[in-house]
Amino acid sequence: MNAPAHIALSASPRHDWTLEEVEALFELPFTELVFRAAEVHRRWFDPTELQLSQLLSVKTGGCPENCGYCSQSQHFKTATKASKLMDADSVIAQAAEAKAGGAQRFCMGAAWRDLKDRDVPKVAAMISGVKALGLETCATLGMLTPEQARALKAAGLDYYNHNLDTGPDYYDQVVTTRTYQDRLDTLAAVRDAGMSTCCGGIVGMGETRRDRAGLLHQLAILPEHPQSLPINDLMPIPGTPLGKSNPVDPLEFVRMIAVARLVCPKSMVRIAAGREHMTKELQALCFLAGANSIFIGARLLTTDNPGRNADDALLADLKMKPMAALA
Ligand code: SAM
Ligand code: DTB
Ligand code: SF4
Repeated sequence: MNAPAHIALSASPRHDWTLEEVEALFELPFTELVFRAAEVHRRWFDPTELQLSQLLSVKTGGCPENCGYCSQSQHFKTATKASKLMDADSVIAQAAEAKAGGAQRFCMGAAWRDLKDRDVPKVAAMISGVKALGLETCATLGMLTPEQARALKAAGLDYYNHNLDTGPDYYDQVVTTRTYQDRLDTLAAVRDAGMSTCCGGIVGMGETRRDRAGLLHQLAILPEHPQSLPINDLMPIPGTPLGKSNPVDPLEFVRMIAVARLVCPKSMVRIAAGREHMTKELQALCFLAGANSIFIGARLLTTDNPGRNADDALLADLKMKPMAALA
């Protein structure tokens, strides 16, 4: 399968990608794919700059959903202990530490199927407190109604993370307690409330390349491309159905990043979960292929992340720097 030269070289972002076009990009020779992605990356971004986000699990475990990769689902016996929603002051204190450690955006995650109206005031207090520190705010709290999305926006929420996780044909192999359409509906509520979306997925769950193309195709045909596009490399969690998945080939991960950059050229493409088991060479290849965002800090939600010393060294080695002006 050959990708005609015009694919990916149009001047502005396209929303009319076909699945076949996205698959054809995956099939390009590796060096050609990475070169094209690097070229597009430079049109929209300074390729030496990285956007730095930090996560905090504000409500851990006990989740009624059955996402087959997740340590926090109550359907599986994992080592993660459930805890109640944190109080706003503790969250804000952690956000201040994250800021001092170099974070530009603070993302609050809760192991919920959907946001309950009774929790909106508590979450709103966290958001406004974090925003007041001068950080960008992000939250990932499960499904939202349009009214809830508007309430979070009013509290000062900049981004809402809600992932499609995988391509539509593989989705039912991973989660059955909520549909692909449910996820698309939440993303629409977020956009309609005037917030930016953070939306991506996971590789390494036993999916095919066509499924990976299927995920990126879905993102590419959204009415607005997600402003942030996280690509997670599965953190295998013992006790979950996907805990023994075969790791994805590192070069396939780079291809995923490169195709994401080509089909959503203006998005911040993030190497999200999985850097803990990536070499610095692999991360450097990802940055060459268009990744320009990472999670910093020693923890993601319930799993480990490289942490400050390793990331300071990585940025210094690569002569990369935190992104200058954030929108
Ligand atoms: N409960 C909310 C939801 O799922 O909508 C928000 C938190 S959930 C943990 C956020 C995302 O993290 C998931 O959609 C998934 O893409 C990613 N994720 C969760 N566990 C992961 C794992 N073990 N490895 C890689 N990514 C993971
Ligand atoms: C995203 O795409 N990845 C983050 C964030 N959005 C919420 C979560 C990664 C979680 C990795 C597994 C864990 O730490 O539990
Ligand atoms: Fe629950 Fe989110 Fe984990 Fe799914 S990914 S089980 S919704 S915490």
